[in-house]
Amino acid sequence: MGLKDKLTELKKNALEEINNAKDLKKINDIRVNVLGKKGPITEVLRGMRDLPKEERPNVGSFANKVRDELSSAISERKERIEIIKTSKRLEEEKIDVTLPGVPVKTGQPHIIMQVIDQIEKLFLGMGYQVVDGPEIEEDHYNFEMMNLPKDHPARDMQDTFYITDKFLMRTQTSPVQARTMEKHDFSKGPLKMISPGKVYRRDTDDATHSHQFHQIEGLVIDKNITMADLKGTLQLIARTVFGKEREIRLRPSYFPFTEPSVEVDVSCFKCSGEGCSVCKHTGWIEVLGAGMVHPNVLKMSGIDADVYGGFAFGLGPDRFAMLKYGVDDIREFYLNDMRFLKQFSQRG
Ligand code: FA5
Repeated sequence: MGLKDKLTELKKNALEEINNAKDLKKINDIRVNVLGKKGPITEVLRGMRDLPKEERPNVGSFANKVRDELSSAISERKERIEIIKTSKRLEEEKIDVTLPGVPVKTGQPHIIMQVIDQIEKLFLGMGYQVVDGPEIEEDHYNFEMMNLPKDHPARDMQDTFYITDKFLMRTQTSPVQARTMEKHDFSKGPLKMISPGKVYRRDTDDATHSHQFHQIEGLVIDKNITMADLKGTLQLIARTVFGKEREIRLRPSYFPFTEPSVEVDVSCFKCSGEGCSVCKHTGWIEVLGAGMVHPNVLKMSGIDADVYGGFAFGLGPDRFAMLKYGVDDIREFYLNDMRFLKQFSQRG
C-alpha cells in the first residue's frame, strides 16, 4: 500500500473515531494518538525519506492536508461535545416558573397575646403607659407593699412557688403598682399605667384555673379619682373585648390593697347564664378584681394619701380569651396544639 493510501485509510478511521467520541477526555486521547509525535501521521512523514525525491512534495502536502483536516475535525467535535454538555446542564437546571409556590408558614401571636394587644391598644389610646415588671419578685413588693404583711391570712389565697425566703414567682401583677408609684413624679402629671405579664400560683389546674397565667394590672393615681371612673373604665374594657351583648356585673369583694373592692364577672359564654360546668353552675365567670387604692398602699410608696387617690384593677387575659372565643378549658392555651392555636389566626 502506498503512503497516500495509508494516509487515506488512516483519515477514514480517525474521522470515524472522532465523530463517535462522547466526551472531552476521549477526544483528547484521539488527538494525542493520531496527531502526536508518536502518532501515525508523524510516522508517515518520517517514512518520506525512502521516497523518490519527485514524489516527496506531493505526498508531503497530502499528509499535511490530512493532518489539518483531522485537526479541525477534532476541534469541531470538541466544540460540539461542549455544547451538548452545556445544554444538558441547562436542561437539568430548568425551573418551571408556572408551578404553584410552596406556602411559607408564618407564625401568629398566641390567642392570649391577641387579647393583651387589644387591651394595650385601648389603654395606649387613653394616654396610659405600658410598664414591665419582674416575674421573679421580692416578697416585699408582691405582698408587703400591697398591704399584705407577713402572716396576713389573705396570703393563703395566693400561695406560690418560692425561690428563697425573699424571692418568689409573683402571684399577681400588683407589685408593679408599688414599683411604679415609688418612681412617679406627680409634678409631671397623674400616673396612668397598665402592666401585662405572667403570674404564678399554686392553684390546682381545672377548666378556669392554671398554675401559670397572665394578668394585666391597671393603675390610675391623681386628685379626685372616684369609683365612677373605675366603673366606666371596667365597662369600657368589657365592651371593647366582648362587644355590647355580653353582660357584666360588679360584685363587692375584698383585696387588702383596695378599699372598697369589687370583682367583675362576665356572663358565661357556654350556658349564657343558665349554669354549667365551665362557670361552676353560677352562670358567671370572674375576669378581674379591682378597687380604690388603699391609703396604706399609697403611703408605703411615698404618696400623700390625703391629696392623691386612685383606682386599680387586675384582669385575667386567659379568662378574657376563653370568654371571647368560647374556649371551655383554660388548659387548651398551654398545650401547644397547633390544631387548636391555628383556629385563631388574625389573618382569618
Ligand atoms: C388579684 O390577683 C388582684 N391582684 C387583682 C387586683 C388588682 C385587685 C388591683 C384589685 C386591684 P385575683 O386573685 O382575683 O386578684 O385575680 C385576678 C384575675 O386573675 C381573676 O379575676 C382571674 O381573671 C385571673 N385569675 C386568678 N387566678 C387564676 C388562675 N389560677 N388561672 C387563670 N386565671 C386566674
